Amino acid sequence: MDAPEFVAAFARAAVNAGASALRIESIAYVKAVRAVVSVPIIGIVKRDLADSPVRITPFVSDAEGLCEAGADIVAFDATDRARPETVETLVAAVKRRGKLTMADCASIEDAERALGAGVDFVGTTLSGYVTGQAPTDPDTELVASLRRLTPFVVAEGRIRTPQQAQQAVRAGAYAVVIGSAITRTEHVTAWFREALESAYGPSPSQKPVLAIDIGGTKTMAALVQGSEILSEVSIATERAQGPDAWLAAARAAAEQWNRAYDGIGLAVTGFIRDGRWSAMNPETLGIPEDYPLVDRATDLFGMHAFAINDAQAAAWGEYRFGAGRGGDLVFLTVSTGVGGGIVINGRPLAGLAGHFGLTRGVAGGAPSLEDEASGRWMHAEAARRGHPGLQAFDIFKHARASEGWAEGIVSQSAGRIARLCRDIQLILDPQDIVIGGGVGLAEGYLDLVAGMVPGDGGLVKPNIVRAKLGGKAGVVGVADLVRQRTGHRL
Ligand code: ADP
Ligand code: BMX
Repeated sequence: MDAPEFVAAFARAAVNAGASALRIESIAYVKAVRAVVSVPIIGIVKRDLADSPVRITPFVSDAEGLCEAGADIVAFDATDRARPETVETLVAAVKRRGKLTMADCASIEDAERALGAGVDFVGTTLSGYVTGQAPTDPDTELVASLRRLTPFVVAEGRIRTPQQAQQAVRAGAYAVVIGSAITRTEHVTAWFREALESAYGPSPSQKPVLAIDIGGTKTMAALVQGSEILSEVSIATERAQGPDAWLAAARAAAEQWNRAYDGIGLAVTGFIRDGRWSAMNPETLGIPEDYPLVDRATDLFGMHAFAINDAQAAAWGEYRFGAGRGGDLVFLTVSTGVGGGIVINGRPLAGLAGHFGLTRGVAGGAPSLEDEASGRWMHAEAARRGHPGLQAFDIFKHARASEGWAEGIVSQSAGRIARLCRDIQLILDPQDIVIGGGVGLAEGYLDLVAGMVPGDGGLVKPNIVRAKLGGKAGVVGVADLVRQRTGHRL
């Protein structure tokens, strides 16, 4: 905020709200403020001198400059300390220019001397700053003491609340100066942060989170701290075995970490509501309807678990620590199925939101998008074209070897995802569309997608980028969500 336009804006805001005078630091800022307000200005110049502890308007030349810039009152340090110029010379210089003076005091003795030298106002500004550690409360007693010397007492210093300002008036203040509480956003924020931190209690533990990503093809378990993966294991999702076995396998994989975590996050393919898990598309993974995932995982691991859809978790991971740039973000995973997640206005959407693979497009009737673009579709389509038993990974190899049938499959999938990107842009206009998943991250796929987005005369131009966290976006994202919930912030 240390720039003339900010200081002038603060000044105008304060005057609009009823401030009857302003205290402004530096000749340049007094000039800038004088140009936009007509209320009285107390001007000061702050300097850090090598040979004197006096900081507030130590020199006559400063006092003169303030008068010329438009100050009505010039304030200066009036403490009894080594100083380059006397209070008397400062008072004389200001009075010669027809302006008033204010003595910033730390004690009643300072005020007595300053009044003897002819100052017009005495302030409590320097109380607490001359020796030792400054207190946090205002010095209302000094206000009362100074009031016995003169009616023209300005209460200033550490007045943070309207109640403290009222106390100053009751103690006899002629005027009250509020500084940091109005103009120093960084201080006000810190006061609130400290108060909130103590209200929240001890900050959430920094221990790692055990994050488990269960997809239609593979399951990844990872020990995640912040955005960092300390250790990870990938195993196949034994599709035929069912959720109890998938969880047991994840637990066995996590055994090696010896419970060096204190939170559990599950990012899973399929639909999550109230901690219960169902398949949207049982072809991607045959989850029985309404499986009590959170309860079962909590029992199995002996620790409260949190669950969210895999792609929704990955969207959050990319938003927080990956390709996200702070704007709205859509994440797409082209993997066994086609999943998605949306972060709007800094919030991850849950429930059904982002299930792009299940959308059917305006024509309706046709199969879902993932039934014509996913890794599972590639596998089935290769078989249909006479190449059975191949996974997407192999099909990409054949495509790179310029085999027409394989190139056709890859580019059909990419073309459909490109059209989806266009539709997403038209529906949500996100800053970025981030693509991940085994197929999405396969070499060359993203370039194909980006090159196939329909043109629309250049108006609809999605920014399609690769997932920076690669296949780890889901575990990183869900671990962060677990932490945020622990900290009561979601
Ligand atoms: P999940 O669906 O379990 O989250 P993945 O993101 O790895 O797991 O997606 C699995 C799909 O991605 C499968 O169809 C698999 O064949 C395909 N796939 C995995 N790795 C590659 C690769 N390097 N190149 C092309 N396809 C891949
Ligand atoms: C499916 C759907 C989504 C999931 C997406 C990607 C199921 C079981 N899954 O559209 O919930 O996000 O696949 O999942 O209905 P993946 O297994 O391909 O990573």
